[in-house]
Amino acid sequence: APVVRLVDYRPSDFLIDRVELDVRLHPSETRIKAILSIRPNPAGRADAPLILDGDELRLLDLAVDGTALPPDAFAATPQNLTLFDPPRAPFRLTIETVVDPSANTKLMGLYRSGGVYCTQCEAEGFRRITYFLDRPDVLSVYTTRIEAEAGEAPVLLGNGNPVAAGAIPGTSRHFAVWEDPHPKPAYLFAIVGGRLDRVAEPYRTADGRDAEIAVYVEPGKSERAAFALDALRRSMRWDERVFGRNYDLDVFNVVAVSDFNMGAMENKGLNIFNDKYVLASPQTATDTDYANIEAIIAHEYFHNWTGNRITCRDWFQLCLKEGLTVFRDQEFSADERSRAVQRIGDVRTLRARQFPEDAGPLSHPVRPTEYREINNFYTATVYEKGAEIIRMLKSHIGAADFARGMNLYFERCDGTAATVEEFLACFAEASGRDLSHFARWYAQAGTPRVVVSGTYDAGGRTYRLDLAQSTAPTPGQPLKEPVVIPVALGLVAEDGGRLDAHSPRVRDDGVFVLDRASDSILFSDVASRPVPSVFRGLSAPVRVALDLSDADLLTLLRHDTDPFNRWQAGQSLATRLLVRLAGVSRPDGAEAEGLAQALLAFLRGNAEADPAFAAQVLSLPSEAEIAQEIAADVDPDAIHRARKAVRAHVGGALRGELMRLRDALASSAPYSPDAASAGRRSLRNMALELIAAGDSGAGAGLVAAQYRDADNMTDRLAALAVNAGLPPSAEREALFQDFYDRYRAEPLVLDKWFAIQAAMPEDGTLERVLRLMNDPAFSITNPNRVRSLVGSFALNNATQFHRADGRGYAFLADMVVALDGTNPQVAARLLTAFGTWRTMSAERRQGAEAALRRVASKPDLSPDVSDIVHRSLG
Ligand code: DPP
Ligand code: ZN
Repeated sequence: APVVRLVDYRPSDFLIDRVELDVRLHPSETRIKAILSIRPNPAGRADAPLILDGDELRLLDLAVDGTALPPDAFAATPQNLTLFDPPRAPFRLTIETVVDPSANTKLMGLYRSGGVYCTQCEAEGFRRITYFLDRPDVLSVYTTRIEAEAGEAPVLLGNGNPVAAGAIPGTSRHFAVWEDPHPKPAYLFAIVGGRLDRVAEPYRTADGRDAEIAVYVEPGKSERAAFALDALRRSMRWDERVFGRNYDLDVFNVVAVSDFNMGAMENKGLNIFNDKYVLASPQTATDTDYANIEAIIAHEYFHNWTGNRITCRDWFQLCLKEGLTVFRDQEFSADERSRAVQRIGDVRTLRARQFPEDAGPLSHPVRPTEYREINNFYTATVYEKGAEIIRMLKSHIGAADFARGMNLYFERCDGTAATVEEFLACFAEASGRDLSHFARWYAQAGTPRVVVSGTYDAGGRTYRLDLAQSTAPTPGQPLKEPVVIPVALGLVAEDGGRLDAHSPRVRDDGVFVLDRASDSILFSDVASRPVPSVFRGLSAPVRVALDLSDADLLTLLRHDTDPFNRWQAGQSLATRLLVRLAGVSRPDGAEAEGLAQALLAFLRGNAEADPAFAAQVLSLPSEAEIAQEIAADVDPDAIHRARKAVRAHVGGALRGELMRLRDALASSAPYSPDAASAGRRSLRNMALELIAAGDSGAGAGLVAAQYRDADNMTDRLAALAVNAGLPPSAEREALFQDFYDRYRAEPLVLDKWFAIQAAMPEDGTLERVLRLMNDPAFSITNPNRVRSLVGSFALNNATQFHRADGRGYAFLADMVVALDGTNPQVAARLLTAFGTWRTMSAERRQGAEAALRRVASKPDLSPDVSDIVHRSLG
């Protein structure tokens, strides 16, 4: 595929003001008649041909203002429809195409999922339905007529408002007409047709519009849609309250389908969701599922303003809608749940997914400057780091100016396809600041590293903090410049008391802005030696090197007023220990005694007051995080051994307290997914995991009892997950079998069963995965099944994916090649698991490189896989 570059952007030569579609749904021959009202774009070239995008399309008919075109006036291929010399005044182009939804395994364009017709058009799927100017800066008003067999598709949904519907006399077919008054790019187009159950409720917006909000699910599952509907209503209220944004149509529909490449899609007024992020019942969904559903329902709803009303000029601006909308959904979850626990979770995701991406061959700026396949840029960097930039912008200019800037953006850019520059200009204007330096965050890839050190002068009662930033080279960017880093900080007295230290360089809200390579802060009136607490709440997406003693970290764990940094202090203590133990061949768990005592003291003081937070403090850094600290010649087996030894020691040392907490936190009330109840379960289950790590015999007994007695999926699955970590035994396998037998009719629950087994850190796991691929419940064409089995193995099982003999790599390469023919997007996503291969030990690097080269050598690779494999090797 050719390279697309940001610098080559030009406005479209033509615009399409109106789109009238008539879609006749049929399983294998769906006909689409499109009438496009086209006019030359004054900002485009005057003599240009009209070149419409297509993808695997077949043209049936073509007319300009109702008249068929002579054959030499146009050319049609599956990829393009070209009018060599189109009218230079407004005209109507009628196009008829035919597509086969049942054969569409890429799940882009119009396809069928479990018999339901649905669409996915972002980024470039609309061109698989009809020929079009399929680019986000071409905005049109759509009217869509959908027709289908009434028996096959009694429900027909489109974007916007329903305006007509009825039977077609003399046939078994019926139709519905939908009108969307808001101009939108083609990637937000959607239709749905099928047998679906519906739950709905009325909604009156803050500005007085009466609307109906509804969730559509597979027949018989409407009870499982209630939580999503509730989350939708709360999201709508929150956006009114916090961002002043009201909904703008008469209906808002959410549809759950079982075959979906992404999490969900924000089509105007008709969000289509992966059913994993809609369906929830206490018996089938975990607390984590409930939280994800709430967050993703909110995310897609929030796109209505940040993404739909204001969209992107081109795909390089993807972060303009995604980073901003992730920030908005994170804030929503923080308000609905616990802010500190939410932030810890978001930072864990950032460190687990984005930091490694930014340190490897796939590193790219939050706003990339070139791509071969845009589908490969829906990344942790665009989403998660993109959200961090918005968070920093807010702390950099302050909450009041941030709110003013958002309002200005909503006013000024509404109805347009905008750029990052236009977005930042609103905040520059609102705050009266020059944000040109801040804007470097969008252009420069890589995670900055900030080295911090402190010096106390008892005589002068001063304390100096020295800070220095640097960023390692990334592909295409050998030289890096300093970025603007807001550092939220404070000083903590060794005894936990107040320290009234001042520095004119630290703002009243505790933020210091580091905007050059190095700088220092001098505090005066510092009564005693302080412990610095820096990057509170992780105020910037950076790696921090701050050489505190264990005693200093214990002070922060005990006394910091910033809960995030209390948690961070515990993580830093554990990371230091784990990195050291990963360097020895027989790690001695007894070295974790200091950590264990610190955790014990923490639990005694805090566990019952905030169990969700305590569960986070008890949760050791992941193997991936430790690997990233080690950074070169990584041996995942050594990391696993070290972590296992530490967990065993901590579990043993804390056993009494953990047992007590399990009893104290037990509840006989019926399951409720609220944050407080979920927090108690998370601590109970973390306790179970540690007890079992310390004593597998005791663990096995507790696991069996909890599994048997659980009245909800959270507790039952937690037991199954701990079961997976027990030594091999017939009992262990029997529990897996029992789970399978109980839930064999529940695909989303079986996904969890696949995922837990694929992540088992033991030698037989690859064989287990190969066996599970033959299970009747597994399906290579369903993205959720593939991700839960193959994705879990590749992304959540460091020791087995990175097997020293290379068989884990070879397996993934086989899977990528096999999937590439049917679903290139899913194949390419799996392939990103190789992203850290250059940091691995020498023999692993060899195995990984061989596997990657084997993929690269296959003829006819999709643009998706070809792009990832070549960048990974590059
Ligand atoms: N559906 C994806 C998301 O909402 C892409 N827009 O992030
Ligand atoms: Zn999004």
